[in-house]
Amino acid sequence: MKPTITTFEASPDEGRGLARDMPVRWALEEAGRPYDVRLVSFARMKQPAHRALHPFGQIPTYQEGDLVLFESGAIVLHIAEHDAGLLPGEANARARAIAWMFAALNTIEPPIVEREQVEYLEADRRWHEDRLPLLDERIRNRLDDLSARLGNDEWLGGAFSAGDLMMVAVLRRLAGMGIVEDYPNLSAYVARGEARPAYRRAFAAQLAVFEASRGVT
Ligand code: GTB
Repeated sequence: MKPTITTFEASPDEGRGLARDMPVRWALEEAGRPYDVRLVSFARMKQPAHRALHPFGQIPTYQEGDLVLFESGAIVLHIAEHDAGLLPGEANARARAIAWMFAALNTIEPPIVEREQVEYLEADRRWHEDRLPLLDERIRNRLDDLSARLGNDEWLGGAFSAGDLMMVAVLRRLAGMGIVEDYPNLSAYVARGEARPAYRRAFAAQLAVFEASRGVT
């Protein structure tokens, strides 16, 4: 059955593919699965009809027949469970790929999101100037270890997996901050993810939504 996902009607990331529908779109493209998109405004996200799909009134959501999912990681895992290109069949390799998904969302991403919040939402707070370098250091500590583990490998667990998809999606949030750029192997890793045809289709699809919201044809 063709799933329907929800995404921003006009994404605040201005089509840079940083909102969390992007990993979901990317996973669907990797799996070769067509999907429908329902656009929602910030106001609509908070209405009861959307909250019935997403308890926190956010995007993305995923509907497939009777199944309603929220949380981008859970959605990507669900898609990946039916696609050998995203999760290997061999039990241990599969478990390791899932561990990398959790590492992306639970170990690498938290200081990145915290830094974004301090930078954009707390710029007027007195702790702003002190906190940013602390968070940069926390991010760098994580990237030191991730970079050491990746080494010269192409992907984290051998073949490309949903673990790499989530990790690349998370690392992309650092673009232009002058942090990930200091790690040549991680920058090349992100570039490899972005060069995948499935990624490019997903990126183009979300950009088209943003451009339409701006009246660009
Ligand atoms: N843990 C959830 C998941 O992974 O699905 C988090 C979902 C989430 O944060 N959704 C955001 C949302 O709906 C959009 S993606 N926000 C509206 C609200 O909470 O009212 C987060 C996001 C937003 C904008 C940018 N950006 O502009 O760069 C990047 C990421």
